[in-house]
Amino acid sequence: MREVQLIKQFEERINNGESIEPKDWMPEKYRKQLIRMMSQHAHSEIVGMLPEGNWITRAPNLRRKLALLAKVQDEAGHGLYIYSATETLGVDRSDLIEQLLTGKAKYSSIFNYPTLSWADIGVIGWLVDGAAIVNQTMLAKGSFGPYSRAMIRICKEENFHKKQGFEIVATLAKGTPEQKEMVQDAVNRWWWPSLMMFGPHDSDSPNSEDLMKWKVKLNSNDELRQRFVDLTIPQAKAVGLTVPDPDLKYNEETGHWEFGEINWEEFWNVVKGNGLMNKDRLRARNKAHEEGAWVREAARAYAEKRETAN
Ligand code: FAQ
Repeated sequence: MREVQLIKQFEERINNGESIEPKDWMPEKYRKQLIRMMSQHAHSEIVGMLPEGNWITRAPNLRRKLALLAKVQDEAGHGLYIYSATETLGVDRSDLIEQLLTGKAKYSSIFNYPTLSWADIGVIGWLVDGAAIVNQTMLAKGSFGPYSRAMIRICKEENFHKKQGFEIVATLAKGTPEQKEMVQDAVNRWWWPSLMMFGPHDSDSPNSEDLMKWKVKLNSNDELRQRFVDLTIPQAKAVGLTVPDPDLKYNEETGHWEFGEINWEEFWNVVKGNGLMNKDRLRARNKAHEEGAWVREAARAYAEKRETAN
């Protein structure tokens, strides 16, 4: 069959709401876009363990420590599901990991900011996982089966993460004046980077056209960012916190919260590897990878042994 006809059939399937499976025919550009986006997503989950992992030993009590330990472990699981889903597109996980470790691959900008206080852990759960849920609830309805199915499970777990984060935030917000100040400071530092997670404005988003045409993304970067702001401002108000945006105002007519301009220079600087923690994160990932070499060797030896035994 000619390529034009194959593309037509492929697009019809997508428009009929069918899911595309790994062995189905797909345009090379669809495969490439998915590998790009899914591998960046997997890397983000893995690097995302680092800012919170730093606080496991410093959690204020056993309950908080258990919840944080479970959350960080969940993020590792998310990374692994998404690497597996990406491998169904014909790439090798070790190549993807190599790209991350050598600094060639992108991962979410948000994980290049430092976690300075315990309140940051609450605010990450609330805002960062909250933003991830808004984005991933949409991705769970996307056209590529292995990715959208992974998103369903991931979103369920992210909901717990958000709740544990918001509970920390609410507790600190009604605590001592010092605790309230600490949590407000954390919100001040994480608010804008959380909005940046949704990516550049639609007009500056070169990948959106393909991704939306092929229903990998069902909403644009700006639409999701607006949804996140609309959901989050009432939550901030409920616990008596504010966001650091003098231009924030509610528009009665549209029913949306209007917000100020994002610092795009900062965003691109972080994306290009020059954020506060980019070098630190890559160093920590490389160290963990080297220290885990014996586990990979043992797993390989075990697999070979089983194969020869059969
Ligand atoms: N950071 O054309 P677009 C989580 C890049 S998971 C860094 O708009 P697209 C869970 C983009 O890659 C968080 N780079 O791109 C958790 C592209 O570069 P390229 C991760 C960014 O794909 C919580 C260029 O800019 N989630 O948080 C960012 O249409 C707590 C132009 O951008 C996902 O990955 C950014 N923020 O839209 C874990 C979700 N934004 O590749 C631990 C899946 C853009 O052409 C603890 N991904 N860039 O060289 C997506 O939904 C999309 O890929 C977007 C970007 C929305 C991120």
